[in-house]
Amino acid sequence: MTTAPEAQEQLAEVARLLAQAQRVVVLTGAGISAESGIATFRDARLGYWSQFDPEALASPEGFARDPGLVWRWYMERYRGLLQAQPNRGHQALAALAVNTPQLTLATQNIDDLHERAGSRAVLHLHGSLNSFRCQRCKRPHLLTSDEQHSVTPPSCLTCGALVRPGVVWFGEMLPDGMLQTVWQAARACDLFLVVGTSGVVMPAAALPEVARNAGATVVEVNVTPSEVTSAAHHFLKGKAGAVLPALLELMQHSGHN
Ligand code: BV8
Ligand code: ZN
Repeated sequence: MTTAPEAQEQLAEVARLLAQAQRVVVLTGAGISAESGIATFRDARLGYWSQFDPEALASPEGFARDPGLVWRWYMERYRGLLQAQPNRGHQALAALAVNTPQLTLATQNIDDLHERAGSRAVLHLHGSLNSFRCQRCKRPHLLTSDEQHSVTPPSCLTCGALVRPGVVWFGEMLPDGMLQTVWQAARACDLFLVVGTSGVVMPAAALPEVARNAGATVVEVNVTPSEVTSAAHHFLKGKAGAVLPALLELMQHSGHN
């Protein structure tokens, strides 16, 4: 990764802070999965789905209005995920956890690329595209392969209501206890690393500020400034798949672990 001297300086400084940190919280967004070929939420406006506003599709109202359309959108993303592989950014975060006494990884993403890269106990603030449930009786639903290609959502085997993806839609609460857990971790950490998010969606996007106000050092990795850049002490401009491995490399060389 060729970077200007001052960027190299900043990278070394952040690597030093990371190597010393006892308690680290990492918050990732769609940007960390972009290099795995998963369209980010903002890019999702490209292509066929660009005619739809993701916030309209990713909502209970959108699903009620046109369950087939929303189902097809999620099934296209689900099938895309089956083809995707974790990238070096996901892998670097899994390696970071091994070298950090206490690391909390929270993601806004509904993909399972962190888990497939080896990360454990991933906090999915906005749910997961690998879980489905009945929208009425909440019964978990195991997706069959032909349901991945069906143009309408399946019906619950118990009560007959529609099956929905196990994700948090706009206007819905985050999973019970999840917000408290990650909020407390943000308030207690030495270093808060935010990677690949536009920092638009609340309450997740408030976390870097919460960490900073509680005394943590905030580091952002993004290809362009975002809504959370103002809360960051260090902004490392670049792709997650390049910056995160470079940080791990410097940490290993600094012999701190
Ligand atoms: C709730 C799951 C309340 C579904 C998602 C007005 C003002 C303030 C708030 C609101 C408001 N109106 C409504 C709200 C609340 C709303 C909200 O925040 N709206 C926003 C739009 C203003 N929030 C909610 O509704 C939340 N719930 O508030 O409940 C409540 C209270 C009481 C009672 C009942 C309810 C729930 C929000 C969860 C929505 N679900 N996802 C699905 O995925 O289909 S949100 C979805 O978009 C993602 O999960 C993510 O969280 C969010 C943003 O996506 P990002 O991950 O940031 O991706 P994005 O594309 O935006 O950006 C990518 C970034 O990566 C960019 O910065 C880019 O530069 C960078 N990048 C690209 N490539 C790379 C890279 N970086 C590094 N390397 C690269 N290679
Ligand atoms: Zn049911």
